Amino acid sequence: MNEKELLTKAVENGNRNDAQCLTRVLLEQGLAPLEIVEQALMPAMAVVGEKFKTGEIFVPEMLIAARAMKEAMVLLEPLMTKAGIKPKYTAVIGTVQGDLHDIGKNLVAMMWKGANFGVVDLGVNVPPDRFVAAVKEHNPHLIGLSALLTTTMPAMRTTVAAVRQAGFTSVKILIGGAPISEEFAREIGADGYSPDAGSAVDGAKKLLAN
Ligand code: B1M
Repeated sequence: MNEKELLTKAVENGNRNDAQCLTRVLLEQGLAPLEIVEQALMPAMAVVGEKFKTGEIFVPEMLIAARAMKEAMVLLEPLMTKAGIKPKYTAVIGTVQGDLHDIGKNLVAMMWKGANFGVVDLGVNVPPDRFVAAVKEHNPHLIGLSALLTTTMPAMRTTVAAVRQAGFTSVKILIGGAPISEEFAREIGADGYSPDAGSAVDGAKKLLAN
C-alpha cells in the first residue's frame, strides 16, 4: 500500500495519529491538499458511510472515523484557504426549532464535510428566521434540516416555507431524522429525504446534480 492508501485506511479505522502523520508525509511528498482530500480522505468517508448504511458499523465507529478525518483536515484546511480553494458545495445544517437532538445532525454534517462540502452548522433549536439569515449570509447550495421529535416536525414545514417565502427558491432542502419520511418531505415541499448519515451524502449529491 502507498501512503495515500494507508491514509484512507487510517481514517476508515479511526486512527487519528496515523491520519495526521500520513497527511504530513503526503504534503512533504508534494501532494496538493485538495488531492489528499479527494484521493485519500473522501474515499475513506465514502466507505465509512456505506458500512454505516449497511449496518456493518455503528455510530461510535463513524464518530471515530470522522475524528480521524478532522485531524487530517486541521493540517489541510489552512493550506486550502491560503490557496483560495473552496469546497464545491456549501451547506447550512441545523436541528429545527424546539428540538435539542444533535447526534444524528452532527453525523450528517461530518459526512458532508467528508464529501468535501463546506458546512455551516447552526446547531440545535434553530428558528426558521435563523435559517433564512444563514442562507442570506452564506448563499448555500443546500440546507439540511434535522428533527427527532414528532412535535418538532411542524417546525420543518415552517422552516421550508420561510426559506421559500424569503425568495430562496433554488437552494435545495434535504431533511432527515427518526420520525421523518419521504412522504413527509414531499408534503412539506422539501426537495429530498435521507434516512441516515451515509445516504445523506448521496441524497445531497443527487439533489445538487439537478
Ligand atoms: Co430524546 N427522544 N428527548 N433525548 N432521544 C427520542 C428521539 C425518543 C424517540 C425517545 C423515546 O421516547 N423512545 C423520543 C421522541 C418521541 C417522538 O417524538 N416520537 C424522545 C423524547 C420524547 C425526548 C424528550 C421530549 C424527553 C423529555 O424531556 N420528556 C426530550 C426533548 C428535548 C428537546 O429536543 N426539546 C428529549 C431529550 C433528549 C436528550 C437531550 C436527553 C438526548 C439528546 C442529546 C443530543 O442529541 N445531544 C436524547 C436522546 C439521546 C434520545 C435518543 C435516546 C437517541 C437519539 C440519538 O441521538 N440517536 C432517542 C431514542 C432513540 O432514537 N433510540 C430519543 C442516534 C442518532 C445517530 O440517530 O438522531 O436518529 P438519529 O439520526 C440518524 C437519522 O435519523 C438520520 O441520520 C442519523 C444517522 O444515521 N438523520 C438525518 C438525522 N438527521 C438527519 C438529517 C438529514 C438526513 C438524515 O438531512 C439533513
